[in-house]
Amino acid sequence: MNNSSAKNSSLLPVIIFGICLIAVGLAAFGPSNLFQGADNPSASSDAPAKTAGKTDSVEDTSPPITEEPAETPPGMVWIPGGTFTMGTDFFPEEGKPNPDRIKPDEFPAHEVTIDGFWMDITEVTNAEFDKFVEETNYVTFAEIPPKREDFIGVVPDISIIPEENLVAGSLIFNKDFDRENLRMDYPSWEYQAWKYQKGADWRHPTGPDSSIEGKMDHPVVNVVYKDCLEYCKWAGKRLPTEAEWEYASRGGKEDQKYNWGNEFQPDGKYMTNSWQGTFPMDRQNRDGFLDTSPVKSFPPNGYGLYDMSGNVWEWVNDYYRPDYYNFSPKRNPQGPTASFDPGEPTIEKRVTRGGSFLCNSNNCTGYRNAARMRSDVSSAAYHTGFRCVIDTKMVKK
Ligand SMILES: [Ca+2]
Ligand SMILES: [Ca+2]
Repeated sequence: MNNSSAKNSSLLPVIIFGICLIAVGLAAFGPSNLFQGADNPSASSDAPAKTAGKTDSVEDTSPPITEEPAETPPGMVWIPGGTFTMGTDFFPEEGKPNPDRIKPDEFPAHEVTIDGFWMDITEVTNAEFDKFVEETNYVTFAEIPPKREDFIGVVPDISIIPEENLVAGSLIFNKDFDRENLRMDYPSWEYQAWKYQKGADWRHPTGPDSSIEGKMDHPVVNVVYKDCLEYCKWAGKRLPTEAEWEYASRGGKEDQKYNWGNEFQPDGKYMTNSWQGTFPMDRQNRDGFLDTSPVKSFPPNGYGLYDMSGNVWEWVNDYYRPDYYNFSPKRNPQGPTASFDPGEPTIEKRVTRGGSFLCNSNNCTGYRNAARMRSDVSSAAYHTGFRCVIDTKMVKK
């Protein structure tokens, strides 16, 4: 296992987050977007020159790969290549209603051409991740305690960090959040319903007293970006790009809000594992699952993919920039060359997609095809997992 060096810079926000909750209080520190539960509607306001993340390359104008070039790998489905409209042009003017919580980073709608690839039919499950760990002895990021030296330059005096805060853990929904003092009138207010939980990791989704027993067919959670890379590599796969993910999510349908259509509940039926009731105080269970659900609990999309919408957020490979769609290449975009989130410009962020069991219309609407989110690459959270892809260059013909 070789991820200890990555802790020096990238784990800090998570641990500081935990420390702040314990030592100085969430509001006093006020990070804006450490995890996907937070929204930042003003994210594109002060980005640096938009060419900063541009990838220079000659655009490939040949027809996309549509024919499946080899046998379908187990547990995957072939996504035939094609051209689609990524993102959205619908962003309400200031002061106008925005019931879908569409954000400026989804703008503008633009044409993208994707070569065909195979994608995991489901999110990576606990059973699959367990096999990976069994074979490789891999230790995930959330299982490794941070060191005091990791905080040099971040806090004025590292000696003030209580020893008991230097513990491994992950971000989870805090069922015991302060209901009396909950405020929902400022950006990223969702933090009030989260906490850094010591001992939460992939085997213990909500802390040391929890387990994945009986949940082997649920998506693995509490994994960071690098954990996903290592798993996909072991499996002979890779993480999808953001464009591949959205193309696959749309399931061959153009211009639909959700991967099944434009109506959230067609004929009253729940099509995705999300949150019902007003987040976070009213937690209803009308879709049958308060937390993660077994994969394949809801109908597949047009390509036969399950839970692209909801259940858990899914890491993709792209760095996050809110303005990327203004200059992304048309053919197989790979994401910007560097991360930039105006709310937290020094934190390296990657894109996450699809929303989770904590999303609803007053919190986030990540279950929409076009919805984008970002996360600190070292923020493990109990509503975030992933799935992998294989492209045609990765198989022997
Ligand atoms: Ca649910
Ligand atoms: Ca999902």
